[in-house]
Amino acid sequence: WGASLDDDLLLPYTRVRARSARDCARVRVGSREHESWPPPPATPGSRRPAARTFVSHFAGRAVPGHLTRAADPLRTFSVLEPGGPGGCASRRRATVEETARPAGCSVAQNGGFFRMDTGECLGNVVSDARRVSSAGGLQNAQFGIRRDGTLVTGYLSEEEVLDTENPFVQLLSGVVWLIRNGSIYINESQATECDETQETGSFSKFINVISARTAVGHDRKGQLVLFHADGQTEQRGINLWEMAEFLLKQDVVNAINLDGGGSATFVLNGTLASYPSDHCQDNMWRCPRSVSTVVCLHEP
Ligand code: M6P
Repeated sequence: WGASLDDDLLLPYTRVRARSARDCARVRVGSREHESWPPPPATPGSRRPAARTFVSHFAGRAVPGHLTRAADPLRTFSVLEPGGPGGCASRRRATVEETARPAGCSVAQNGGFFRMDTGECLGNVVSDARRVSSAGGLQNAQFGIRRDGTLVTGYLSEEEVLDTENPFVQLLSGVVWLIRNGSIYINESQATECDETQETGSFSKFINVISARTAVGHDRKGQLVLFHADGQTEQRGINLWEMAEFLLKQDVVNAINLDGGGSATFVLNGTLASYPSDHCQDNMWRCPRSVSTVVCLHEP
């Protein structure tokens, strides 16, 4: 989903509003509500990311998607601004293919949430060591990589995001910390993330509705993991519990939920390789949505 004010009226269950500071808790300085995973030992040579296709059954529904693992995330994973550097500042929106092709991504997916009406990148965005968007410490699930390769998942105060000793080189924000240290963390996310005070009902629908979904995280070997499942809100796809359980079975230790619904897109070697749910201008066809940030796997 992107987020838009119109969605508030039309699609209350898909809404992830841009929240103003007064609605939402900020992460306290030094609260350490995140997990840090040490960088994996350096492996000689580079292995290409392994993208695998699945058609799995979730409560009897067959759902297609992709699971991708990449060794050496520090050198092969980037958060990209829409349409290239400067995309967040100019509130650009671009398809994942448009962003991924010039960047040479072998695998790319849509990344963080954004405002559908303005194109604004929401949350923290650090792209190849450039900090281009700020969450202002709002309590939403984050995933990032520090300069020394440490993988960080969870809630970060503004001070932690701005750390200069071992700064983030990649960072993006999701909504719902799916898996924390090997356990599903959805209930805790629902209770504490930036949504709960006024939006409990809709936050619950956001979690429980079946739809297209995407996630990012890492496994026990320290490999970066990208997940994508096709779907259509309320008709096809999976809910966040089903995604978290799938990821747990794949040895994922920490993961966050990224934008889904009509935004969910999987691109392989610059070409669309998923079935987006968004309609084209001609309702007969489905088109990949112009989204905001992209998660990209590339050559070291
Ligand atoms: C809009 C259009 C549709 C899309 C729907 C739901 O109405 O863009 O094509 O299917 O939104 O989108 P989402 O699942 O992202 O909320």
